Amino acid sequence: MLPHIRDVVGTIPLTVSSNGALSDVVTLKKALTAVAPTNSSTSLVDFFEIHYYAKRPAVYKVLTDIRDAVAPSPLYVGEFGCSTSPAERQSAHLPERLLGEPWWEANQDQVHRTVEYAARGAHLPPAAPWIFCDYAPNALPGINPESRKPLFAMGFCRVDRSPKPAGLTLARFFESGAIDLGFNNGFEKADSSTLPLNWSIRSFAQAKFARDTAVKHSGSASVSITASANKPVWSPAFTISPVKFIESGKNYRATVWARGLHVTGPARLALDWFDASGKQLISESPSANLKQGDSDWTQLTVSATAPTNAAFVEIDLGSYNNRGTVWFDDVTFE
Ligand SMILES: [Ca+2]
Repeated sequence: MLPHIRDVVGTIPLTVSSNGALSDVVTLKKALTAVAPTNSSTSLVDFFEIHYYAKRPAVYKVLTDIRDAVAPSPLYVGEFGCSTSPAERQSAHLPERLLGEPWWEANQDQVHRTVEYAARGAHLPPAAPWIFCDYAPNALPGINPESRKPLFAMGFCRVDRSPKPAGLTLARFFESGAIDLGFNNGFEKADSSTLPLNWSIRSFAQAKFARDTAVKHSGSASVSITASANKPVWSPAFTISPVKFIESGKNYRATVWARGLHVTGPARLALDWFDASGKQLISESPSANLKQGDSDWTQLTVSATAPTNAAFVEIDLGSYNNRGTVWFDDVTFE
């Protein structure tokens, strides 16, 4: 059909949309090459276009792999988005039931900044966000909003058209090109619950997690982990993937200020590396442990090289086998 469409549309740009899976794009390119007219200077499509809705923050590796696979054709991210519905399970790490609307909106905002920053890093045009505003409950005839809650909350504005944080981010980005690389580094922004915005919690049942406004290295709050269990498969931790993407073979450095009270077990900062499928690569890259017993604010540092096939990293503020409390504040990643 494509050769016929090409004849009909003339010089109007033509493409075929694909999901964000490299293997599907490669298959599409092979199929297009097989049916392309020989000895013709005209390609069947003028550019490739993907719709990116993956949950894992591996977007930079995905975009650069697909960009290289379709070259010399241009690549556009024609759609990407993230729901703010709590029914959207983003990660097995999260205690979803405890998170309120501000957390989900901050999460959507971070996804938007991560995708736009990655697209720019991959030298692609700006990615196109989907969709302007949430759907009203009766907006999609035949679709029950109760059964499709995430679909109805994909907007970067709410139903009343007021901007969510992602809407403000997009306005700034398209006006000035600015992208905030912050991720609530100082735990100053909180959900309606006692948990910090943006951060996920791993092994939530294996320790007591809190945002603490009585103890802080700077600003008005820190986070704490108290009474953490003997090491489960994944030690209890606050985790986050920074907006800034990583590249295999490059060196990265993270720091955090930590303080302990009656600390009896390991408490440290680590970088956990993952491939594009979400599989963890090598063991974590940890900092030194915070000293046992009581300690004043101490800066922990880890510097490590992203391993082969690394697609994203998690900053891991963790503690295990620790009857006491450790506080963390003011995280950096570069
Ligand atoms: Ca703080």
